[in-house]
Amino acid sequence: MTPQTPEVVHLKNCLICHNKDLLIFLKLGPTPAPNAFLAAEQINAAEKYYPLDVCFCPECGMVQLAHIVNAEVMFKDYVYIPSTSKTTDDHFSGLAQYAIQKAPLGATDLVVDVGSNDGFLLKKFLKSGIKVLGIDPAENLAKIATAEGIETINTYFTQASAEKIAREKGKAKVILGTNVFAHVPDPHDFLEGAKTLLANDGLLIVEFPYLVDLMDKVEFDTIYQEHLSYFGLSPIAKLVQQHNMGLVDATRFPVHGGSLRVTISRKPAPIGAGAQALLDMESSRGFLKPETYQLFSQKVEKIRHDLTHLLWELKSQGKRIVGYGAPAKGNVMLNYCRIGSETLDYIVDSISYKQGKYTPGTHIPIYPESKLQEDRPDYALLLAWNFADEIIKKQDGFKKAGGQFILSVPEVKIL
Ligand code: JHZ
Repeated sequence: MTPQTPEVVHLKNCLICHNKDLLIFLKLGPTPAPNAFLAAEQINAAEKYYPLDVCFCPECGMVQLAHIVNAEVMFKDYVYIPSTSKTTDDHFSGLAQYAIQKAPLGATDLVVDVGSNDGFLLKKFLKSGIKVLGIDPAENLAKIATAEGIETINTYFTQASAEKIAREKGKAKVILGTNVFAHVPDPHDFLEGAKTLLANDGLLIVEFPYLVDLMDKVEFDTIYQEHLSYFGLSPIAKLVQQHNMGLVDATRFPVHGGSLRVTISRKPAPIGAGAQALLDMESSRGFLKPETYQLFSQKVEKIRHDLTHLLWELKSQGKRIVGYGAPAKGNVMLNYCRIGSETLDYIVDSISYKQGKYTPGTHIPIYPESKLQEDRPDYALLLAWNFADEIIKKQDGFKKAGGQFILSVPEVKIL
């Protein structure tokens, strides 16, 4: 980021159809970047807060952030490493199998992963003898992946970088993007980049948290500055058509609270049956109408009300409460509900980078998961609710000793 680059830009036009009349339906208030964990010596310094408002485009049905924070603020040194969870491991194995069969992929083909992180997904292709290449803007993660034998180019994926990669590395049969398409400031440029790098018979396979799940399960905490887009399939269908590509498949998966895997062919093709069924469902259930979104913001308000009341009540009974998991989404929940270290004694998290640090904005200390067993608090608020099953199974001892988990979405309850 150069001194001339603005840190925050107010969105003037829809990212997909460029309509100017966007309707803001949810304001989560000024929030720090949700992965900006603090070291002990930083907690007395002023922190940067960024706007977190969400808007709907009545023209194409796109849901998007009203402000775009410069990517360098969030992705240059990145802390999200998916390889630490069994749920993600299993899901990525399934994704690799799907791509190998759908393309189909052989030993001479190249698979490129955009936002390849520590190379976790690409390793699954390497096992099958397929050529792989990672692309990731995070310097720390690109280094880890390269050291582990996954060649990784440290850059953002754009049409310009795609041209250079295609020249130097050849065309790709498959381009993958898990939890990256919703992060890009220009989806048009991303698709043109994919067209540039893909072989003529190639496929782009993207996954992202699905708007329909976000709305149905009130997963408002997955709204944060990293995610610029909250995609339904309807705006994607328009985008794909504009770029003369093919929407060949779309399937729902339970990961990250409900995700959509969308497969786009480089060449134009008829809309696949699964994708058409989802397009019809989105239209019949009102996801192209503003009223649906106004109703959603009332549900978000209710979660804040119910959660803060429950926690205050438990505190007034002298109970000890901690947080379980320090995901980015947890920081949105804590900031929006104004829950800090006066309420949660600490948070436990499996990622070693986060341990010993403090949550941005709310300054709650983070410890390894083992502290839960040693310390035995009364309640643990499941901030990483998307891994509830995996965590509850793992922390059987906590439950047996009388500990209870609290869930906040889709509604506040003690499990
Ligand atoms: P998790 C990420 O969001 C970031 P986050 C990103 N922007 C994105 O798009 C979404 O995912 C989809 C901990 N944990 O994966 C580890 C335990 O402590 O939901 C993590 O800190 N014990 C790319 O940050 C956190 O929970 C466990 O047993 O919201 C989960 O973070 C498990 C399983 C996890 O991502």
